[in-house]
Amino acid sequence: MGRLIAYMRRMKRPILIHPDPRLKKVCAPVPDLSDDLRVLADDMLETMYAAPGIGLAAPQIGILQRLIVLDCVKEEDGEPRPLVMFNPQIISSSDETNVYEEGCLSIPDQYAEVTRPKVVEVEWMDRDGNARAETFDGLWATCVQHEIDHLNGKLFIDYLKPLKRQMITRKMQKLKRERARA
Ligand code: K1U
Ligand code: ZN
Repeated sequence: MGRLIAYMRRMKRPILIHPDPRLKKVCAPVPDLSDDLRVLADDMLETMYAAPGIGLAAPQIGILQRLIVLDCVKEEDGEPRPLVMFNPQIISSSDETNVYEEGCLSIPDQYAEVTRPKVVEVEWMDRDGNARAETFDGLWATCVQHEIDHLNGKLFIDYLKPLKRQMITRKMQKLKRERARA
C-alpha cells in the first residue's frame, strides 16, 4: 500500500469492552512489518488519544497480534511522545514495586490499585522496523506492563480479589446490555 493511501485510511477504531473472549487470548507475534501494520499502529494511536488514554493494545480493538501503543505524557502543554511497540518484551524488572490506581479503556470508569515492578527494561521493534530497548520508570513502567498484559490475555482486574473482579465484570455486562439497547 502507498504512503498516501496508508495516511488517508487513518481512523479511530471501536474499543472492545470486557467481558469479551478476544481480551482473554494470548496474541501472536508480528512476523514482519508491513504498511497495513503501520496503518494499524497509527489507527491505534488515534484511538488512544481520542479515548482519551495513555496506552492501547491491539486485542482491545479485536486484533490478536503483539502490538501496543503508549504515550504517558500527561501535561497539557507537554511534548507528545507516541511509542509504537511491535513484539514488546520485558527483559528485566526491578524488585522495588510501585502501586498505581489503574484504569482500562476496555473497563470504562473502573479504577483499582495494582502493584507492579517500579522499573522495567523493554525490548521491541519500532514502527520503522528498528530494534529498540529502553528502561521505563513510574507511570511509563506501569502502563507498558499493563499493555503487555493485554497481549497475554490479562486484565488489571485479574490482580484483584475475586469478589471485586466479579463486581466489576457484572457492571461491565450491564453497561454492554445498555449500550446494545441504545
Ligand atoms: O490499556 C488501556 O486500557 C489504556 C489505559 C492504560 C493505563 C492506565 C492507567 C494505568 C495503566 C495503564 C488507559 O489509558 S485508561 C485512561 C487513563 O488512564 C487516562 C486517560 C486520560 C488521561 C490520563 C489517563
Ligand atoms: Zn487496559
